[in-house]
Amino acid sequence: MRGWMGKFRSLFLFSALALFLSGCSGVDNVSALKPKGYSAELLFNLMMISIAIMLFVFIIVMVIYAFVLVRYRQRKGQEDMIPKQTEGNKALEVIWTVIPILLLLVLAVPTVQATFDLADRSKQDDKGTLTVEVTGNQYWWHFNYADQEIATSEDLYIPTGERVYLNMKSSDVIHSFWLPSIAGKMDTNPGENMNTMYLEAYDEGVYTGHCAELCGPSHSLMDFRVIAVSPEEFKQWKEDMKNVDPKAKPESTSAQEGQELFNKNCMSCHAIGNAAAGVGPNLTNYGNRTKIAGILEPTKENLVDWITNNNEIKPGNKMPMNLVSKEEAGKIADYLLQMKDTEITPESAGGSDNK
Ligand code: HEC
Ligand SMILES: [Cu+2]
Repeated sequence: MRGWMGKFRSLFLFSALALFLSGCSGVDNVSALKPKGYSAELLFNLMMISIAIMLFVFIIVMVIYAFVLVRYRQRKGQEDMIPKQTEGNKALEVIWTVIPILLLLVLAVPTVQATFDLADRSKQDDKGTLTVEVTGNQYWWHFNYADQEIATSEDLYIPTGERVYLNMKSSDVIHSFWLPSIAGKMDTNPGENMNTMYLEAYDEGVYTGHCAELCGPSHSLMDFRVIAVSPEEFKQWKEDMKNVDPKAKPESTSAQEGQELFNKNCMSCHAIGNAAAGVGPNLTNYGNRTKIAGILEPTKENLVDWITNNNEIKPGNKMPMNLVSKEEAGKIADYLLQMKDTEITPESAGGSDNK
């Protein structure tokens, strides 16, 4: 009994793990197996073609294998029997050379087509197309809508049904921008070597992405979200972002004090409005963020925690801790969280917890 259990224990564990992991695929908007955008669909179809070909070959080989095992097994009383030997059958040789060539062609043609399609930039410079500069940083993503004078971080807003081109680089080490349900994956490199890709989301929604290149101790916390809204809403969002006045007085006194504290302690690295930020993210309309620093739920408590304790949350990140007291951080949080667009929110695009 023990031996039996021992033998199967790893199998049990493995099945349990597989069940557990397959639970992840129930989560929407973060799976390459549930494509919600043009590139992701292209990649998904390629995957399906290769799996179909693989299955086809596997089944045929298995059928022949089983047939041979049964048909030519050693039988009682015929121990010395040797079946008829065949060597150099021309027809067979041709068949098993031609079939793999055909299969490879079936695989290669769409793959090469898709490769060129995914790299297609012929329309990037057309009038009206949107290009976003993406910069990977340890451990956050900067999104600059260059010709729009809008910058943000972690939450990238795009219009649905349109190609949005990304010009991608890194400010430090190599990162990789991976958005499984909308597009594939693209490295961001330091230096002059700029990579590009495009996003085309079919439906409104909040889509989660990850950094897919080990970049330091907090690599696994380098998440981001792409928020696809209708083209009209996107236009509105742009206007709203542009019209944020960093000097506007918030309503509550706590937020007003927070604003002063923020301007004094944080502006050297951060920015509100279209001013260029320093080494930190632009925090315009921070109250709309789906997460804090890409990972924490956007509550006041978490924001205070981030401001006073961020190196415990994201080890090795470049924001200093203890710039302000906990009490002051509370006021700053009040200021940052009240600054929001009430019309175009992640919720209006389909909720914020489609992790
Ligand atoms: C020395 C530069 C620097 C200073 C000063 C600084 N920060 Fe930061 N801040 C950063 C960097 C870099 C990040 C990105 C951290 C990461 O996610 O890896 C960041 C991230 C943040 C975030 C999360 C941004 C997001 O996209 O969710 C908030 C909020 C924030 N800082 C608030 C503050 C506040 C409030 C202060 C002042 C008390 C402050 N910061 C001072 C550099 C700075
Ligand atoms: Cu990374």
